[in-house]
Amino acid sequence: MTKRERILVTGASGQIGTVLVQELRSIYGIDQVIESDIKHPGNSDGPFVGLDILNAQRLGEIVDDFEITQIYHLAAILSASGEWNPMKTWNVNLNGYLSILELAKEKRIDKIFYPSTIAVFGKTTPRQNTPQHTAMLPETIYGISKQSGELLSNYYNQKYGVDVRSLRYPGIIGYQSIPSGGTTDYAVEIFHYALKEQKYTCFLAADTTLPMIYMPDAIRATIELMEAPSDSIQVRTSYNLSGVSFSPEEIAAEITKHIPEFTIDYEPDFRQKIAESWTATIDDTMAREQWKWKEEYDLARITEDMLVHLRGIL
Ligand code: NAD
Ligand code: AKB
Repeated sequence: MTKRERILVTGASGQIGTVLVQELRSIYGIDQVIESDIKHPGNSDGPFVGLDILNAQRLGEIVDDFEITQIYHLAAILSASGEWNPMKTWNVNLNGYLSILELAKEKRIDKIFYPSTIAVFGKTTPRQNTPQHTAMLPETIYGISKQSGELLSNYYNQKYGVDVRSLRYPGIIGYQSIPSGGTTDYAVEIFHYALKEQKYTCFLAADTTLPMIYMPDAIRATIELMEAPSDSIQVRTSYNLSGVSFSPEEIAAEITKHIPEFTIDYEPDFRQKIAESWTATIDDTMAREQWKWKEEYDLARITEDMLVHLRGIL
């Protein structure tokens, strides 16, 4: 059954957007979900509009022309790329988001999804079982911009009643694309190299444990959060969300169970420092209690599923 929503997805051509759009279209109908990005998606099966999120006037026109009711705001510059151009990253990640919050304040849209990230944490944050409400001193411009976005979400909700919902995504693992610009990207790249070359040089050190989540769990969490009754959503900054935590040596060991000849070596680069400033495991009790979140994929299941799908693609 289709619902009478009209959804705009910004940053729709990226790693999450290409999968999220398909899922939203299966729920709401192809023409009800409008993709937008500065780059064209490879193989879109529905409406796409070119949109630089910094063009607030064009954003407003699209919202009015398509009678948009919800925005999933994915457009952003990620942690590693962000360090090459901090001013642009701040501008895209924060000012782009402000235009959307303003549209919601003017009641031109009903609901917003804002993806935050484990990059909002820093070295003052407890590394294990990171609490929902905790010390945060992010060290990347990406983390700073996303944490500021969380605070703006809460502000617009408290002051203007904007229905904004948000998740602090861990690193997302999926077979649908090879991510770029992030610090957790190694956990996808490793599968491609394992299948094509049976070896991988990792840009993080062997024991760097980070929180991760499999794409189907991330997409399901997003839609479950957006469909939860408004009064169950107690956190309007962003919810901690946990899937699975592992290090490069642990995922390599899991891959070796399927590809015994696979080998890994380690050449940590500037992304090691970023990873070390993040946390290792996440306490997402509030998401579990308030809108009944539960992940389905552990490391063994992720590895098996990634290899099955990539064997069919590569
Ligand atoms: P991605 O880099 O794959 O996609 C981002 C998209 O935004 C790209 O298609 C890019 O073209 C677009 N974009 C960049 N600048 C733009 C602009 N000025 N105007 C319009 N579009 C622009 O990123 P992703 O992995 O798909 O992430 C989507 C969202 O989820 C981001 O907000 C990111 O911070 C968040 N997130 C992702 C992860 C992850 O592991 N993938 C983890 C935590 C949070
Ligand atoms: C990145 O590594 O920048 C992203 C993220 C965890 O936000 N994958």
